[in-house]
Amino acid sequence: MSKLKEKLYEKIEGWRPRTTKLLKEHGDVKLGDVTITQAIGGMRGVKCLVTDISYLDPFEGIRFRGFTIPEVLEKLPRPPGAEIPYVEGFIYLLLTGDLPTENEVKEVAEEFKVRRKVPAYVFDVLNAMPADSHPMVMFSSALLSMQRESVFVKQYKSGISKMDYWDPTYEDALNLLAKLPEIGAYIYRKKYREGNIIPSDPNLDWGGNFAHMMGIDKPYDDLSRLYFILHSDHESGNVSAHTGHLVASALSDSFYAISAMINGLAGPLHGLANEEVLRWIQGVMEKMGGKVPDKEEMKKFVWDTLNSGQVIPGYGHAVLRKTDPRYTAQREFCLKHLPDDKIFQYVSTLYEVVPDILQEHGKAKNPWPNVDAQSGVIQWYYGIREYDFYTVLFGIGRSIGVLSNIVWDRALGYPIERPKSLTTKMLEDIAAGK
Ligand code: CMX
Repeated sequence: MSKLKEKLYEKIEGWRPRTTKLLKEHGDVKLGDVTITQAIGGMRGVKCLVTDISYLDPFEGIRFRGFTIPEVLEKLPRPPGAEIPYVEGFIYLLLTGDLPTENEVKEVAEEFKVRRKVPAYVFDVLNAMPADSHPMVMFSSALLSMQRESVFVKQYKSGISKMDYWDPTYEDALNLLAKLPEIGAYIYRKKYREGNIIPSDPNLDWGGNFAHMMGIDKPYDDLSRLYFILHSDHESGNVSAHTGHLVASALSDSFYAISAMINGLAGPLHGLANEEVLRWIQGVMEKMGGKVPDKEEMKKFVWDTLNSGQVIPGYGHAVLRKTDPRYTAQREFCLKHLPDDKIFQYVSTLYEVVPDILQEHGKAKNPWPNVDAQSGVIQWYYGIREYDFYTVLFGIGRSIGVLSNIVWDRALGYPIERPKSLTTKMLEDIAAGK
């Protein structure tokens, strides 16, 4: 058994009695009531999911296993000469809840090396797809095509105990994680670089190898690490994380679950917003003949968009009520590496004008920028001009959190998800006090 798996097992054994006790002794304790607005309105704020991987405070933003983004970036081990920590160490943190040592990170990196070979048929599937397939469709299909590799399915069929489900789920999770950078980079190079594929380099770390296979020089390796860490998890109620959890709750294996969560991430109100931000900015750039608008000019573009009934992409959030710390972390990267970039200046000007306008507009509950307001700009700067691809990057990162959650779902024996529906007539009757 690998050290990571051993540590995970130890953590699972320690955690299980807490869940059992809560269920046995406090199962009837109320967490809240559900209103008609919540039932019709996408279950906003209904407290009915449990995860220990991350927690999203509306004002503070995300904490991964109790650590804020600046803490994660400061405390995790980094590759030699790098600014941003190993993704491998972050995966260790999400799975176990502990900060790894340098050696523990190296062991995870070694484990990924053993598991990283992508089956040849995955590339055949990708090569057979129409040239205009969206990269998210390619990504989801590639992941789903590997379902036949599932260790969970084999062991489930052989009749393992429910207590052991986490073990083959962990195997599937690590096998998938090890392959994601190569699949993502392959899609990019095949679709946008005339199929000029750069082979994986086994001597590089997860993020470094991704940058290498994308064919982009430093500091893109640091940006990749940062990007994957920031996008990994946002507790479990968002569409991608919830979809992964929901599908896995039927004991569908991680390949089914991760492909499904990618499909949810592909929506413009969720992961696709990073692409929409860039498209919106470029529309403004075209109208401005390339010049950076001053604040007054920018305000007009923002109002025009709102008055035409569209949302300002990259702003607002279902839970957050302040600037997303994932936005701030990327902004700091921009201030260090691309302060004079024209698109970054657009993003900065937007930051100065949009919150006030959204407040005046009076609809959005959160007028502040989210992660997507900043992320496409940096990718553009480093040469990824094909914004269709941005959500694949988000998906690679999000897989880290979703897979960690699924392993723990199986470890703690969470059941199949099945909330209750009511009819509109029933709501009307309840509202009338009948
Ligand atoms: N621009 C204009 N209007 C906005 C807005 C924005 N950025 N954000 C919210 N609103 C509007 C909503 O459309 C809604 O209008 P209606 O009442 O007419 O339907 C109203 O304000 C209330 O919405 P809310 O409760 O503040 O926000 P929701 O929880 O319903 O939705 C989100 C959250 C993110 C979908 C929404 O803010 C939005 O559409 N933002 C733009 C798209 C975006 O950036 N998405 C990425 C989010 C991060 C991620 O998951 O990747």
